[in-house]
Amino acid sequence: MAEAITLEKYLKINDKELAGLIMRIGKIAERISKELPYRRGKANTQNVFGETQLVADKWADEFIIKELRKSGLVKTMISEEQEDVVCLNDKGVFNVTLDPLDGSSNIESNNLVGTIFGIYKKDLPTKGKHQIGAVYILYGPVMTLVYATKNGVNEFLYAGKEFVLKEKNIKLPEPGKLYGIGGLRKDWFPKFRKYIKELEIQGYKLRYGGSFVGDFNQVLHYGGIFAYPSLVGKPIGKLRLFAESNPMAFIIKQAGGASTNGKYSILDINPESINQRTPTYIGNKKLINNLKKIL
Ligand code: AHM
Ligand code: MG
Repeated sequence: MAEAITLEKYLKINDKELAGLIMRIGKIAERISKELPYRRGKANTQNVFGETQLVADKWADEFIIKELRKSGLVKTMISEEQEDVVCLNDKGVFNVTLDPLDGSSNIESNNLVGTIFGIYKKDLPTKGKHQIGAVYILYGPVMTLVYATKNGVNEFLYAGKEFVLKEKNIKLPEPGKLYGIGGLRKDWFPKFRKYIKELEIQGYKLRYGGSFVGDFNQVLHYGGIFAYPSLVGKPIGKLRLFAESNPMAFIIKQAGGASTNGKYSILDINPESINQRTPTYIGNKKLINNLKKIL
């Protein structure tokens, strides 16, 4: 059997510039997955979005900030759990966005959760198209780390003591098979409801788990569309531009797919606030182009 390619080795050959940061992120993920059984229940606090924080949300946020500060690699950070831009190290070369525990309401039911990073050299806030990389970790039956740069999208799985390459240069399968949509169906706008109905008639299967990382990961592997759409009474949807939508929009683009906020690519949204939300539609290019025409 061929020797497994470790994350460290792969980065050194293919994405040297980000090697130090992504290796750190891998170590952070290892620790988070070990702590999840013990960091349970609600914290008596709310985040800037008015959501009740869980012990795990707060712990992961503080832990990641501490570790990235120690690394000396990161200048500033925007986190879903922080109100303002956090300054980490003046000498840092990267600026990072963070969703420390995405889908954390799944913790109670032991469903999928993840961590999302967007990586920039430009100062934040800026457009998502200026990302130089993005990473997510999926704490699933097996922990996986997916990272993308302009060189492609690569997936690693945690095997015992380190991340090893599972698949390199991932491209979205054509045609896609799945769809997963957040929010209540009764609140979807009629045009969007009709679009989804047509996908169902074409044989697209519903896969929705309530964790962006988990649901996105399904689309990356089987093709299709994920959306947290504009809703009646909540036109900006739910997902956070910096912490959630931009990194995934970057990854899907490198995998040959596309994203939109209903009008144009998520990566082209001009940010007005670091905590802004955006309707998010992500998936195979053809599906996103058709959707844009309909919306
Ligand atoms: P979180 O980061 O606070 O967990 O919120 C984001 C999550 C996404 O992972 C997921 O797509 C969405 O919220 C699910 O929301 P809903 O429960 O409304 O379907
Ligand atoms: Mg989230």
